Amino acid sequence: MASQKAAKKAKTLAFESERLPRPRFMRPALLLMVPSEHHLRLAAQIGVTDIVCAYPGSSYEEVAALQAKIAAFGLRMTVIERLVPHDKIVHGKAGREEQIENFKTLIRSMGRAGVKTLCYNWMPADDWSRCSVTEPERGGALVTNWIEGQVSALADEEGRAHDDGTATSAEQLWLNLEYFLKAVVPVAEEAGVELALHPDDPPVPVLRGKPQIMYNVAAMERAAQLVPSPANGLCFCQGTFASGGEDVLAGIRRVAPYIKYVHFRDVVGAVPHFQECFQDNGKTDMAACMAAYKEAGVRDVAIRPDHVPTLDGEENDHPGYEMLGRLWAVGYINGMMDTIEHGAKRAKKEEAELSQPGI
Ligand SMILES: [Mn+2]
Repeated sequence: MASQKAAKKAKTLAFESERLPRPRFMRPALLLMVPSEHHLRLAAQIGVTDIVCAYPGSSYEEVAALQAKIAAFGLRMTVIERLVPHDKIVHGKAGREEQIENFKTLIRSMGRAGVKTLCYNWMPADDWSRCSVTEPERGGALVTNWIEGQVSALADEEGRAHDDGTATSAEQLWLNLEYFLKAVVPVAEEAGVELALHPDDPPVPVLRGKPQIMYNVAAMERAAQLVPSPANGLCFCQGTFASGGEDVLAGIRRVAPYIKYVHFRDVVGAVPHFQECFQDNGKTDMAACMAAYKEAGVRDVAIRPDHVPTLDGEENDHPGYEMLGRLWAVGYINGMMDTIEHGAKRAKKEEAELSQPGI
């Protein structure tokens, strides 16, 4: 009797442990800069399949060790994003060849360790900027804002460690980008890795006296066409284009063939003053955007929530990247993908039924 009970319990447990996330047309992802076991467990539980990590170093050993840690939770690291040293490449300064070599080493290591996508940016100061990190959103949740002319107040400064104040002309930034792409795209092709360029955030032509070039969809398209290759792609950061006042939906359709990675985020307002928000509380028709990815053939790429509000009880030590809002956002993203996918199946079924003779 007791053993029967134990067998029944064991069977139930085995069944539970085999529950896997359902496949979706894009792969739900979370950025875990340095993933803790707790956060990896949460990611697996909420239906995330892909983990995005910050630069762990460029050697195969460093990349593979991180992949192994993540794989132990039934997840995969498929994207590396943020903090890859590139200031000398962007500004064309002495030492850029060493940084390009480091990129090549990283790309080869990623290929070997099964990390498909390398997200990079061309921001002169290396990472995103905001003015306030304590603006009130729904129910008193905290979000960031940006107002032209005000100073940066973002606590997350690690990305700007390499910024020595150099201002490079827009023309030279384009030449440096082309030089970089010509060097690394062939290596990416060979390694089976895709590059995904993130736009400049905030998307303005000059930030704190420094020219920027990657501030709209047209510039992103030009970058993708500079060195044509399936390995030369884009990260479509919806929130950035929304804060630039662009038609996000039209942008998705325009550069769809180059989209290798999606940041799903929205804002209210636009340059010169915008504020972040919950994904369901902004100005963009997010459902239409999600449908547009599917219709335009953007499939099997990682999609992550990007910045989220800081919720009650959280410290706001990492504005945009506290955990509760991201757990909520993954549910929103997965629900939206399911609605679109099942809706399409339902429509097809209904159409087939209607076309049957005699009905
Ligand atoms: Mn982004």
